[in-house]
Amino acid sequence: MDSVVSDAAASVVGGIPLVAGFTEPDEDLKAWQTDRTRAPVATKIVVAGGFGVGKTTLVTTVSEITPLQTEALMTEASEETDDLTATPGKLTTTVAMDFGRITLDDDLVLYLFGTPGQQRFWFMWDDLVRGAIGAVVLADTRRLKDCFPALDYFESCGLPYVVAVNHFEGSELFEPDDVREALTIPAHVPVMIMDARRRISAIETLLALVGHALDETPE
Ligand SMILES: Nc1nc2c(ncn2[C@@H]2O[C@H](COP(=O)(O)OP(=O)(O)OP(=O)(O)O)[C@@H](O)[C@H]2O)c(=O)[nH]1
Ligand SMILES: [Mg+2]
Repeated sequence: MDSVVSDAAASVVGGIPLVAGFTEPDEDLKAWQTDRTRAPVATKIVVAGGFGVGKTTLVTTVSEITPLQTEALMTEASEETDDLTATPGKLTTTVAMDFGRITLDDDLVLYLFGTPGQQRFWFMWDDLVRGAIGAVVLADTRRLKDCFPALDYFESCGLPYVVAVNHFEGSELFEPDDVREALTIPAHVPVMIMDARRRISAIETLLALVGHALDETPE
């Protein structure tokens, strides 16, 4: 019989190909993919913060898959509630959530869920944070008070969080300790200055959160 299946079966004995042209079974796999002792760990992380602070930007910057976005065009109807002074180029807003994925250290998979920033969508937060190991609270030093609701939310539900200042060029650059003091962030909570548009910077923030969440989680 000339079927592909029987040909292939006949030419492999004990996993070793006998016919030239066959690829090694594990040739294209990385070491971590063949190491049976290391199963990937999947975790959920929430990216929160005030309106237009860069949540969608962060998820999009780091995601290794095409991120899911739920952006809707902003119209004149939101003029009175949504302040665009700090982000004049912003045309859309998240109306449900952002979703992306990034694999760190080969076997730590982070599923990123970006929250909507507008107050009228906050009713979704309880569902979005369910099962998360921690949250990144993004802040913009020109409108620090916008991140208070997110800080209050994570403080009250006990979810570990880090504060990441998304530094917009043209705005004053503050030291993390100044931001900590202004927001009265407890000493054990990491505060960092980052740029949501730079992948390395955003990944450093996520690593800080994972480390912090591990520190906070009882053995
Ligand atoms: N200059 C500068 N612009 C940024 C930065 N991060 C985001 N932006 C811009 O700021 C705007 C807001 O970004 P988004 O990522 O949509 O903000 P968001 O927090 O998801 O907004 P909502 O979902 O509407 O609350 C966009 O126009 C971005 O291009 C930054 O670090 N520097
Ligand atoms: Mg958004």
